Amino acid sequence: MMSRQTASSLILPELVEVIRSALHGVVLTGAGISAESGIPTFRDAQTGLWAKYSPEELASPQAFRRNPKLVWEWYAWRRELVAQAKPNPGHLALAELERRMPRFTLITQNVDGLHQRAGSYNVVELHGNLNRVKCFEEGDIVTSWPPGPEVPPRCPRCGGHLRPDVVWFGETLPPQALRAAFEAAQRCDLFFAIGTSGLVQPAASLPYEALRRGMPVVEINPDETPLTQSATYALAGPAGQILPELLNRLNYKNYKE
Ligand code: BV8
Repeated sequence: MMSRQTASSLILPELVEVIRSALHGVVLTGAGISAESGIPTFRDAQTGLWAKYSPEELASPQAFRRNPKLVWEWYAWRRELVAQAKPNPGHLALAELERRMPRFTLITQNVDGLHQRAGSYNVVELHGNLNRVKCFEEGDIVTSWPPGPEVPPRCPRCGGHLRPDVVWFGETLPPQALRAAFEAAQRCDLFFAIGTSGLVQPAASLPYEALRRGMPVVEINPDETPLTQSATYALAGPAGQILPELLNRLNYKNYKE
């Protein structure tokens, strides 16, 4: 557990001023923002039943075609994990930041919906959301299907397999979300990269859209990433402690976790 002092010592007065004067803040989050809610990140070794698989082996259309039951059950397990989880102080601090900044866009690679549960409104879900289900054949969202023993369940319209409404490796991102994300990164005057290893494209290119326009990029991550050397500010610690401390330093009067 990082001490408050340590979190605070990471935050330079100059950075507080940069954030306070920003007109359009953009945040890109990855699995790390949900780590303190107990949701394993992609870099964490998979646990238990899933220990023998890597996410890349399960999160693809090929994997689903090969073994739809296995992939469906992996997502059912993650959906249960997410349902039990709560937004952590990092999610809550970002929801407060959205209320405080003149303009604010939250772009997430996560599919757990925890930002929305924390109160964030303007959320761009680059990789979909595992709480939504769609037909593998038609691509349309399915909100209900007749109960039955078959796993995965079948589309009530066409009988195809149902799948989670997430973007798998090798699949293109939702065009509207992708466009919104790049437009925000190209218009912002402050960019945060929080809890992402910066390995997955095209999300990993977003911070560089701000950097190449000379805009400040703030990375919050306990570990080094390919972005760390280029970031304007690199705060090496957990988001669930650094973000609330950042909000306190901005002394938005009535901010409470
Ligand atoms: C695409 C949804 C066009 C599913 C995800 C070669 C062949 C084929 C494709 C490619 C290729 N080369 C590149 C590609 C493109 C590929 C890609 O990038 N591959 C990588 C692996 C090289 N991308 C795609 O396929 C994308 N589509 O490009 O379409 C195309 C099509 C075909 C061919 C070429 C191009 C689609 C990518 C989306 C995949 N879906 N998720 C699901 O969740 O099940 S990606 C998934 O992994 C996550 O969504 C996330 O984006 C990614 C993991 O990244 P992170 O979020 O960063 O998580 P990670 O665990 O890695 O890191 C966590 C970080 O948090 C760490 O740094 C850690 O230190 C930090 N941390 C830990 N605790 C904390 C913390 N930080 C702060 N606080 C803490 N407490």
